[in-house]
Amino acid sequence: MSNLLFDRLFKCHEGETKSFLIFADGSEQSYDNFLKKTARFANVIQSLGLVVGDRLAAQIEKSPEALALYAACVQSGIIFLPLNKAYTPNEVSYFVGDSGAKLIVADENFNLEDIAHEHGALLESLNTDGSGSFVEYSQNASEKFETVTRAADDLVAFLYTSGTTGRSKGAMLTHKNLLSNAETLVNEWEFDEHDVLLHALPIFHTHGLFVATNTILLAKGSMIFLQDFSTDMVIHSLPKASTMMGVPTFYTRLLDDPRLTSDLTSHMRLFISGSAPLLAETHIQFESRTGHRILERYGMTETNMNTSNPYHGERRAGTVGRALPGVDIKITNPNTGKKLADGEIGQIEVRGPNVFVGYWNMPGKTREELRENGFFITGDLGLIDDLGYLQIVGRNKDLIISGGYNIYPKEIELLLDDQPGILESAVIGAPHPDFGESVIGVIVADGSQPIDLDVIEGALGKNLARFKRPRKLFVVDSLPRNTMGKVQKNMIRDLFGSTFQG
Ligand code: MLC
Ligand code: AMP
Repeated sequence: MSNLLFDRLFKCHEGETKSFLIFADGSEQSYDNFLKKTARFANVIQSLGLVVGDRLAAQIEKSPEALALYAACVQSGIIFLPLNKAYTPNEVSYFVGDSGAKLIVADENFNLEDIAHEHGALLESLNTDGSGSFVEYSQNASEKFETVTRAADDLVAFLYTSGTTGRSKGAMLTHKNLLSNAETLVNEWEFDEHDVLLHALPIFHTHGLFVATNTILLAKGSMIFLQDFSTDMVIHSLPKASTMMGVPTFYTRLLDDPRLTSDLTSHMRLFISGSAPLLAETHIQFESRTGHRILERYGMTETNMNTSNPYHGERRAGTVGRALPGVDIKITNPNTGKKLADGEIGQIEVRGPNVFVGYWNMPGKTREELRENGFFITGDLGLIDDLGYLQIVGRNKDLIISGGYNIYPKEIELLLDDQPGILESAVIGAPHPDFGESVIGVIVADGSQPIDLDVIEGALGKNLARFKRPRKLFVVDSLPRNTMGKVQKNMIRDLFGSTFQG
C-alpha cells in the first residue's frame, strides 16, 4: 500500500519533533503535530462521504490548517482545488460547478452558502484563527488514518488557470508531476534539513504551495510561515531564514526599504524569484545592495518549474536559466510548430514528468495546447541564448501578470461589454512600478445612455477579484483596428502605457 506523494513528502515525518512551521509570533509547529492534524482532517473528509477522486474546493486564508487540508487531501486520495481568497462568490461558483467539487471548505467571511446550495456541494468552514465547523469535527477525529493508495499517474490537484477565451481551465496535476518537480528543485537548489525558508507567498498557487512547500517538505527543512507579504515582517524574519522565494514585487518592495542591507542578508544562502519577469535592473540593484544574485526560474501552473538559473555558475540577469534536469525545452515556429535554431525567437514548448496531464473536461483545449508527443505549448515567447539560457521575450497569449497573479483581459472585456451603454472594450496591461504590470480598461460608448463609471466599477466589483479590476478606465471614441478588424492592443498600449509611470 503506498501513496507516492504522501509517503515522500509527509509520512516520512511521522514522530518528528522538529519544527515544520515557524510563525510570526515566534511559536512553532512540529512535523508530528502537523501530521496528526492532517490525519484528523483526512478522517473528517472521509466521514463527510468523499471518496477517492472526489474534488474538494478550498477558499481559505493562509494558515497551518490550510496546509494540513492540502496534506489531508493527498492522504485520502481527494483532489485538492485551492482557490484564490480574492475571488468573488460569482467566480467561485464557476470553479465549483466546473470541477463538480463535492465539498467546499471556506472561510465563513466568504459567504459561499448560496454557491454550495446551487451546486449541491457540502460546505464546511475553516477560518484563519483555526475555528469553523470543519475544525470542530476534527477535534473528535482520530489521529490515525489509513493512507489511501495512490500511484504516480493518479490525480492529486486541480489548479485553475484563466484562459484567453475568458473561461478558466482546471489543470490536472498528478502525484508524479508534483514529486518529480520537488525532487529536482531540492537537488538543483541544494535544499536540506538545515534550510529555513521565508514563506510569504499565498498557498493557493503553484509557487507558494508546490514550489515552496513541497520543496521544504522533501528536504525536511522548516518554513517561517507569514500570513502574507509585508516588508516589515519579511525584514524582521530574514535573520532567522536561510532562503526566500518570491515574486518580483517582493524584491522591488524590499529594495524600496533602506533596512535591506548586506548585513541583514549576509547569512542568507539563496533568494529565488519567479512567476513574473524580474527586471534585469532589479537583479542588479539587489546584488549591489546585498551582494546576492537572485536566482530566477520559470514555471507555470500546468508545468510546475521548467528552467532555472544555476545554483553554482552564472545567474544571468534577464534570463530564466537552463532547462531543469529531465525537462526538455524547445523553441518553435508558432505557425508551423517546427523547431527553431538557438537565438531565434519563437514559442516555448516544454516536456517532462512535470507537465500536467490535461485540462479537466476540456479535451479540445488539451489537444490544442498539449501535443501528442508530450510537448506543452506554453504561450510564452522566447529564445535560447549562446550559453543555453532561456530568455522570455514576450507572450503569444493575451495575458497580464500583476504582482505575480495572472489576469486574462478577455474575462474583463466580456464583463465590460455586458454593461449598459458600452459598445465594446479592450483591456491591456501597462507597466506598473509595484506590480510589474497593472490593468487598464478602454471602453467605447454605444450612445444609448451616458457612461457611468461608478456603475461599471460596481458591476465589475461583484464579479471580479480586486486584483483583476482595472485600476483605470478610459472612454474613447473607437478602438484602433487593423484591416482584418482585429483590435490593435499595441496601439492602445502606446496611448495609455505610461498611465502608472511617475
Ligand atoms: C493585491 N492587490 C493586487 C495584487 N495583490 N492588485 C493587483 N495585483 C496584485 N498582485 C490589490 C489588493 O486587493 C488591494 O486592492 C491593493 O492591490 C493593494 O494591496 P496591497 O496591500 O498593496 O497588496 P498586497 O496584499 O501587499 O499584495 C501584493 C503582493 C501579492 C504582490 C504581495 O499580490 C502576492 O503575494 N502576489 C504573489 C502572487 C503569487 O504567488 N503568484 C504565483 C502564481 S504561480 P484595493 O483595491 O483594496 O486597494 C505561477 C507559476 C510560477 O505563476 O511560475 O510560479
Ligand atoms: P501561471 O499561469 O499563473 O502559472 O503563470 C505562468 C506564467 O507566468 C508563464 O506562462 C509566464 O508567462 C510567467 N512566468 C513565470 N515565471 C516567469 C519568469 N521567471 N519570467 C517571466 N515570466 C514568468
